[in-house]
Amino acid sequence: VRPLRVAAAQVGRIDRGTPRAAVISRLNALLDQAAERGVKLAVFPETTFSTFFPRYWIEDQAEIASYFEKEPVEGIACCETVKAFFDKAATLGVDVAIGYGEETPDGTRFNTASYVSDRKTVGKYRKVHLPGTFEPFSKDPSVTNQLEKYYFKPGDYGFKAFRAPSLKKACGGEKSPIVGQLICNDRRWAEGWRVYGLQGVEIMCIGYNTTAWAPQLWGIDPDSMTREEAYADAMFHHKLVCQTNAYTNSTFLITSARCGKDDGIYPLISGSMIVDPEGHIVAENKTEEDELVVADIDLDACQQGKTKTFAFAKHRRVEHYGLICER
Ligand code: CDT
Repeated sequence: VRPLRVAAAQVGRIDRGTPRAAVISRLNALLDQAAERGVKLAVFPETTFSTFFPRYWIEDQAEIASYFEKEPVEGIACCETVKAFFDKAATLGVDVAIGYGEETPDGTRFNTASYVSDRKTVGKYRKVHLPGTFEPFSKDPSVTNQLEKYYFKPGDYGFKAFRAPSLKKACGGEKSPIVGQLICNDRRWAEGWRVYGLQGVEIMCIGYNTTAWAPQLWGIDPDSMTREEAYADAMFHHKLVCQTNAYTNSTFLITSARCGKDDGIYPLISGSMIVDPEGHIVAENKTEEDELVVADIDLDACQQGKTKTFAFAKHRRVEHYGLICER
């Protein structure tokens, strides 16, 4: 048995004008709850420190810049306000995986997630699959855009699994867990999951912002569905890809939503959950607010799939898979 108590740290409504410090104090409250409940790893959403800004066509360059972390602090690029979050996580002894906008010293901007333990970056991932468009559907702020291709460059790290030695003691002292990170839209692509699966991943960490109403993005007639039906469909697809890919790669998944109705207008789905390697949901959110979803997992449960149904070395037929890597 390799036991571990983990959490999906769901974050509710954040408006365009919500100050960074207000967000951080909410995240710190989630960290306090995690520590009180004995959680060793808490996974936070995509671009956690602000509203999901790629929904907007923004002309003010200073506003765009405000959504990105720049100053290198403790191995992770972040401002002083954000640094307080990593300091708190270190003091409480909680590892965190968290998404944020990253600006490198040469000015390149990525949609990034870092796994940070005791103020050190143990694993870093830059989102590969950037959904949406370069051009806005409309500059009218009532229309939900998805401008990730405009605001970010595609990730350049690939899908690199890493070990988390900080969790070794908690899970029995024998082996450090193997961890992987994806961000939001990546969870819909089997390719990234499989690259992690091939590295023996045991815990996938995935934060997301999934809009519950974006007819232009989906290519549907807005009158063909009610908003309630659209929300239910977005939730169905979220759970479908999460449960399927956790199962086919024999890994636990901790996935956290930025959810709620930002600015009272733009809905994002919830659906934060912890999925086991057989694809079952073992814990899930109950609200659309800030919420800690906690589960006790046993990393040894990955072995059933990894040694039988999805024993890759025994059963894969790579001679037939070449098309996957062609353009
Ligand atoms: N943030 C992000 O990647 N959102 C996308 C929206 C696409 S809707 C099919 C997502 O995949 O959830």
